[in-house]
Amino acid sequence: MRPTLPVGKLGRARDSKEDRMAPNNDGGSADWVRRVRLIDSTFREGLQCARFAPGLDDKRRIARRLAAFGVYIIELVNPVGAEWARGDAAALGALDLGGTRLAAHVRARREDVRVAVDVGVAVLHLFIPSPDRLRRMGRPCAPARLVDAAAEVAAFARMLRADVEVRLTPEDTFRIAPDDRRVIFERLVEADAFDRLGVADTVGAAHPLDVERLVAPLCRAVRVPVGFHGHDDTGCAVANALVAARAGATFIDTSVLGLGERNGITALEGFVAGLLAADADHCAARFRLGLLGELVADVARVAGAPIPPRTCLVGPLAFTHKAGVHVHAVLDDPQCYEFVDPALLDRRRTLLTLHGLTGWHAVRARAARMGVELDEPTARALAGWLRDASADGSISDEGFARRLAEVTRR
Ligand code: HCA
Ligand code: CU
Repeated sequence: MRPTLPVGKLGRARDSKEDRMAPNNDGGSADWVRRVRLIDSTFREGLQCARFAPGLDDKRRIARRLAAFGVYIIELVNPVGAEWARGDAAALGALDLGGTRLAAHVRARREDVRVAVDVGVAVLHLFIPSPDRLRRMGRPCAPARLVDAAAEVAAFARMLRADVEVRLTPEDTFRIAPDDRRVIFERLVEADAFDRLGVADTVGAAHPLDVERLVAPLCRAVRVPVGFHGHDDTGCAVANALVAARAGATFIDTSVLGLGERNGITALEGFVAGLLAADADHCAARFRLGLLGELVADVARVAGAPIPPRTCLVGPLAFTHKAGVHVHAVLDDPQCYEFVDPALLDRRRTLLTLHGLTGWHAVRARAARMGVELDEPTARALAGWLRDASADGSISDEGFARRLAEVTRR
């Protein structure tokens, strides 16, 4: 069932910076790319990854990189939880992160909000539990009551600090019973207490079409910006975030390498790849793309493993071409097999030539780089030898150089 919202009960657009610059559903082709703002949750959702436990110095360094790259908000864990979490919020709050702000992910409770505001965090990401879950736990609560309680907490936050910005996300949004979900969103609109609304695919099982079906009408029905948070349990987190963004969502939760609970969430670098595919010029102007590789490498290092080879944009294989036909085409016209110029990311493409799928153009280009001009028959013969000789693996650089010297000596 679609969560339809009654038209006419629209939330008042709050007078925050995002509202003015980021209206929902502006409809244009790649306008959605301009609207989107990145929320990085590497220090909140990312910390829920079993393998990631950065120290404060790591966090300071990575926060600077995230800000320099151009993320809009860095989300932190609930400061109420531990002394280190309060220390982190204060220490990161003391950094000069330019326009990048810090948010705290907190329960919709007064004590959480008070501590977050006390440590200086002015953006609060509140969540409410799913009514289905409360029912299963034997603690049922009317969906409208959950929203009202959260609205009271938002009002309390504004009393503590007038310029606080509050997002509210119903946890596990996609699996909430449709009737309950409708009540929740209608009440959220009526309450008019939040600067943004979030939807969360908590178990990472939403189909991209379901994301479209939920997010598009929601964005049309509310005037405050909508956010999307999606897990990757079916491998759709980046796709779902892109669908949400195109359907009208403004704020997209990501983490570097997608680090997070279980399989993690939308990977920052994957989502940025999707933005680049839609509007490379805009992305090049808006993000410092050349810093992405170092950012991801830093987080990978702290997580104790190199960047996975196939990682979008910054993985070692992202611009590596192998098959003869591909290498030939790319030598001539890289756009044939690349949607983005690696130079934008301060990277270079790699053309693999010493393997069983090599073509003669690649062999000739490789020989030319070594200062040897080959005619077509010789290059073809050498490529044939190479394909056969590498049946059990690759030929070494030296092996190729030796053979090249032999054939050109004849
Ligand atoms: C959690 C669950 C959460 C919350 C998302 C949100 C999810 O770890 O608390 O508040 O936007 O996936 O639902 O990460
Ligand atoms: Cu999550």
